[in-house]
Amino acid sequence: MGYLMKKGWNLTPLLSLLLAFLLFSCKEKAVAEEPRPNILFISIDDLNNDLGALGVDYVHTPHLDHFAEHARLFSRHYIQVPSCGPARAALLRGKRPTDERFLPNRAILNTHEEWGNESLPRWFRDHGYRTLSLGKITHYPGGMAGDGWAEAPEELPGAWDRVWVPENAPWETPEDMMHGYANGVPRDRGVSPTWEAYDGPDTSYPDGWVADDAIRVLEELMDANEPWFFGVGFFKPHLPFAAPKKYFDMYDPHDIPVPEDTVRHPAPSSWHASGEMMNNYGQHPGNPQTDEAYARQLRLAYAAATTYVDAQVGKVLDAFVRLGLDENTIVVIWSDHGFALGHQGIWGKHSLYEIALKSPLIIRYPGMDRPGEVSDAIVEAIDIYPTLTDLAGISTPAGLHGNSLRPQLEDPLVPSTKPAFAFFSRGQTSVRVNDWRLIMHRDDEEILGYELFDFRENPEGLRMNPDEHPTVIEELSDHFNVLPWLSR
Ligand SMILES: [Ca+2]
Repeated sequence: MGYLMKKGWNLTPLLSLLLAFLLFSCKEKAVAEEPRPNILFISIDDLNNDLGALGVDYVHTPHLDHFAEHARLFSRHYIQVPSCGPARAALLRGKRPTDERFLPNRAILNTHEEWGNESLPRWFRDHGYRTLSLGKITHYPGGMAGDGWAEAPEELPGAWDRVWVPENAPWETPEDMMHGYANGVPRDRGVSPTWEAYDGPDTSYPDGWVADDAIRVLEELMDANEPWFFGVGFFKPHLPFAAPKKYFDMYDPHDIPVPEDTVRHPAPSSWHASGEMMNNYGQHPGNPQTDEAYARQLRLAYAAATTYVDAQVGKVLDAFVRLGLDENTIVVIWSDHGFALGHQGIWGKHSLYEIALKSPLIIRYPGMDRPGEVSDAIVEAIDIYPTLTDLAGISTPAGLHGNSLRPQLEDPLVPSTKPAFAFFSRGQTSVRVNDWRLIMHRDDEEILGYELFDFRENPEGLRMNPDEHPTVIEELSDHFNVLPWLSR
């Protein structure tokens, strides 16, 4: 510097430039070094809202309940399509179905080329995250479409740094694992039973393997140099309702309630004939609609499978806390839709009733206020994407259909910001607002009919005669105007 000054050079512009450069570098460096939060996204398959934390006392979910005490549990979270593949498509795309191609189980596989780099995991990957998917996050376990390990097309290419199912588990293919019976036995479609209780360890069934693998990966991620997005996808309580016997032993059939109107009376709904349960599985001792003992057995088995997956989630969360990862990680626990156990005369999902559309959503981030308080706001699975970008401090792609849930996370009393929509087919759509659910049946020409449920005095919803509530129907059906593809 002295030498330059002796030469009598005018250093002011040079110094200013240098100073500006140094300041800019420091600022960039500071931003770059600010650690982004990691994301642990735990998906559970076909779990309805039968949680102790939501006041359901006959199902044991101690680990989910414990987590909810440290998080925000949403009591009215709704998915967009009551089936595995399209529900996950809406979540990962951050959008409601925009045409019929987003309704079947192959929705992701068939449309992903249009998503560009805007799937939830790809977006985080492009923002510096390592993205991992274990088990069932997209529709196909391990992210590979088709029934086999090899030569299957990748379901969501470019989204994950690693996507896999537990490699040394005894089931031969990911599909075998998805509907797995004990110790590697695959489902024999139409023949295998609806439930199974094998007297063995948690690894008798696939979710025990998923939990063990998830814990191993969390241990590795402790040393990660970049933030990570880790999707852990469990398979239960999806059919078959299979779990180690010790989880069945926690239940007494006499404690399992069977609603009067679901079993003793003919089905009030003609939506479907519970085909997934009655046709994909066999050895039914009777029709659960009329056979009360079988109805109790199925409900007990679903509860046992729920308690089993609850225990696997608990193992992962225990390890997560033990490793200190909770200090800088956002955790989301989500189920892709609910499941009717006789409600509305249905044993299964695949309907637009409350029981199929409502599922657990629990979110925690470090330092959150008022953990343990439940939000009763109406929220949708499409809200998860913008919530995660918001909490992680990265940009959000334009055109997502959901809203960040940060307001409800910061204050559980913040109300809903929009209705929840759900889709079954182009002609069957539903809207849920605070007090009502309306289901609309239509074809290309006209409205064929409505189903209306009133939640003002009954949280399960009371079926009402639409003809007696013309003003409510008019107000609710106006909401469908925001869905232009339905009326084209
Ligand atoms: Ca599912």
